[in-house]
Amino acid sequence: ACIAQPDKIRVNQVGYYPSADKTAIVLSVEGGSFTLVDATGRVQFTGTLKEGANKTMAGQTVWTADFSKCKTPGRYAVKLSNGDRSYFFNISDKVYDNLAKASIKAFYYQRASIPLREKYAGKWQREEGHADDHVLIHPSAATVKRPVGTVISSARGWYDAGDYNKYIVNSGITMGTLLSLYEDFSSYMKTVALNIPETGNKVPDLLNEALWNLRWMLTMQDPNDGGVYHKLTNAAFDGMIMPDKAVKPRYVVAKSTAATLDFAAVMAQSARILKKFNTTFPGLADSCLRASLSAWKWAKANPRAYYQQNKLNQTFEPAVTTGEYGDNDVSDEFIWAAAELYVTTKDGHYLSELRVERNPDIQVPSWAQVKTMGYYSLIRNKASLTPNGQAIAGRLQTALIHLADSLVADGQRSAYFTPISNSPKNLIWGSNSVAANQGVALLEAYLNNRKPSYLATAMATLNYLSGCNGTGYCYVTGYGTKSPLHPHHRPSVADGIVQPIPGLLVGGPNPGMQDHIQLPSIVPGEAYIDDDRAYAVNEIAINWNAPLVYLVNGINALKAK
Ligand code: G3I
Ligand code: 9MR
Repeated sequence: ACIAQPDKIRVNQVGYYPSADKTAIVLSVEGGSFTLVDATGRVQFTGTLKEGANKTMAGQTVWTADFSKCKTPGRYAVKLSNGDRSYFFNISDKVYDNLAKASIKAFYYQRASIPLREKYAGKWQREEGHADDHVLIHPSAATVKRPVGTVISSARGWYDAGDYNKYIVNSGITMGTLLSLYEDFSSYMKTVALNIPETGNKVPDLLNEALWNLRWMLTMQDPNDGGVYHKLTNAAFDGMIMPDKAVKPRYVVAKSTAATLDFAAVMAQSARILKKFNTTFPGLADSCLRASLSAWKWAKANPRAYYQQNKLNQTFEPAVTTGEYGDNDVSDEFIWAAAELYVTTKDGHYLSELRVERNPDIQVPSWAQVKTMGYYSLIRNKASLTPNGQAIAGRLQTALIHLADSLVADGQRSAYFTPISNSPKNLIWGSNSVAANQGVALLEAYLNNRKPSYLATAMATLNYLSGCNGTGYCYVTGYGTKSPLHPHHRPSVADGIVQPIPGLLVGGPNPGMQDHIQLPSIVPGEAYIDDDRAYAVNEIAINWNAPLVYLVNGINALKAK
């Protein structure tokens, strides 16, 4: 009997646009021909394997099967002359429509303080978790006006990840990424409906979903001084239980400079976007701007309030052992907040706070490195800026193009044609978000000069995340054929439903084993296991989903034209 070996042929398991470059990566053969077969086994295309110029991180030679010339919509698999066959995938103009929506809908499933009704959540309906209307001021956050014993309401928001805490730092880059998608592709995003409770209210659903978290973020600011609490959290992580069963006391903990600046950036960006929805949300844009301005002021007065959990636990009780999101360099957070405040207000004071170098260095952003979020906004809004701002945005454009060129070159040097696969340094905790954010950077650059290689390399990162990678997994739950079934995600583990909640991007390969779960391989690009205990490779997180949302929706918007 002939056993198909889908793992030996890495394809984008979701599929390809008819007009796009289409390649599969073939492991362990000696060349020869390949075919595309349809579901009945009929041959629809024939090609010749080409020896790849680059080896994998494991040092393996690969072959590429290029079927770009097959432009006929349909369902296909790649088949080799030895009988090996890949998973089936689609070629279609609509191939990413469902994934694009599901990646945003995933945020709905992360909502705190609301029951998920069957009408919207299907079989993943669940009870409300965390009303968060009775949140305690942790001693680390106490002030004269809000002493220990004060109770505040801090409802809504998204759970950060596989855990049920809500962290401002991580919400910051997440919101910035989603709001940037809206600013870059607003006409497309107006057409995307998600079947969430707000659908039909004349506000694009991407913004409806983002507002669930925005309204929570607003409650994290101390109205008495403008400072923003670092996080809203239990003292310790819960077990793997459903949200409504997780009822331990919740605290807001220590105001921090990083959280306050990320908040200021998000509120400034929200203010300019929500101005156009003033009839639906009267006064909200103004509230966001006011919140941003007072946060900025607090950060200027408290520029070194770093969140250091170990130190905090030496002084205060109860000890807090949940996610830290610690960052002892907030120069990039200052840049992001100043940039958003300047773009929204056009006030030259914030421009002078920007301090962009003569040859600025643009990096792919992450939760701890956010200056590029501000640079994207300056570039995107260049036409509306004052002359000095335009000059700076011009320098930043050059730097962004430079970054995109180097990502394209990295992609060409890697076996999977994607920049992440070029260097083991990329394969850190949450590496899939590194790949997605590289794709976002390429799209942000593409919007400036429409260079085809930028879009093609962004699509290669989507291929990577969808199965064309060192493990052969499609890293998004519910999509592709071989995708994670056991993410470190409390609702997905505890709900008794076999399929995990869909549309979630897992962290991905990371040889660090910080969770002490033995991995089948520690080759950086292969260091992954679909095990719900393995939080260093198989957790999900809002800041990892957000760049996936941008990448797949941005590509779909560009292709839909
Ligand atoms: O940046 C360095 C890199 O220079 C170095 O080569 C590499 C070697 O391991 O490490 C890199 O730093 C890693 C960093 O993530 C990268 O962002 C750290 O080792 C790693 O420990 C750190 O992990 C963070 C993790 O929390 C532990 O603090 C993740 O970024 C962060 O996404 C994750 O966030 C958690 C929250 O705390 C709690 N909620 C879930 C969430 C997702 O797992
Ligand atoms: O579930 C937690 C996850 O969200 C975090 O990313 C991770 C690292 O901080 O910690 C997880 O919680 C584990 C804890 O650190 C150690 N005991 C087991 C917990 C659940 O697996």
